[in-house]
Amino acid sequence: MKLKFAILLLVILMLTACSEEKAFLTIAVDGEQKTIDTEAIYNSTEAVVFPAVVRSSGEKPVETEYKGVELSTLLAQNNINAADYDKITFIAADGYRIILSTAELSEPNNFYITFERDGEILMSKKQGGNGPFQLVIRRDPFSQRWVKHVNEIILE
Ligand SMILES: Nc1nc2c(c(=O)[nH]1)N[C@H]1C(S)=C(S)[C@@H](COP(=O)(O)O)O[C@H]1N2
Ligand SMILES: [Mo]
Repeated sequence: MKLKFAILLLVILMLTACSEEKAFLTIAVDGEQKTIDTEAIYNSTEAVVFPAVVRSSGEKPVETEYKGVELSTLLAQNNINAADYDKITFIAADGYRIILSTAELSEPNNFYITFERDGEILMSKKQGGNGPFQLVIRRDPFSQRWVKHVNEIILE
């Protein structure tokens, strides 16, 4: 009986471990979807820290520091030339999406795929966070176009 209980417990533990979502991010170009190595993003030497004011609905603005990789850098690392496409769509785990014109991307130091806020790795939606990745647009002061839980990028 004890053994049966122990096995049951073990099975439950294994299932819980498996259901833990792994951070993922894909970029699709020309109808082909690539999965980005998220460890490479976390460990990127190109990642930068910058200040940002977070305006979350119903709360006072909060001054924070985000860490992320500039979008143009991420695209270049994946051999993608944004200028070859018209628009770029960012899709989040909750269905939220925004579309930018690729012409906007040439603006430097504005678009970042972030993964850390105030030195803490961004948690997923399930864990109560804005991550694992969040598109932060530095010169979008009201942050409507910031995309929490972004996991799919499409250029077309
Ligand atoms: N994935 C996702 N990102 C999102 C949203 C959302 O609903 N889902 N809302 C947007 C809006 S309207 C704002 S103002 C900011 C801040 O949203 P919050 O108030 O829910 O934190 O996130 C933006 N990014
Ligand atoms: Mo909003």
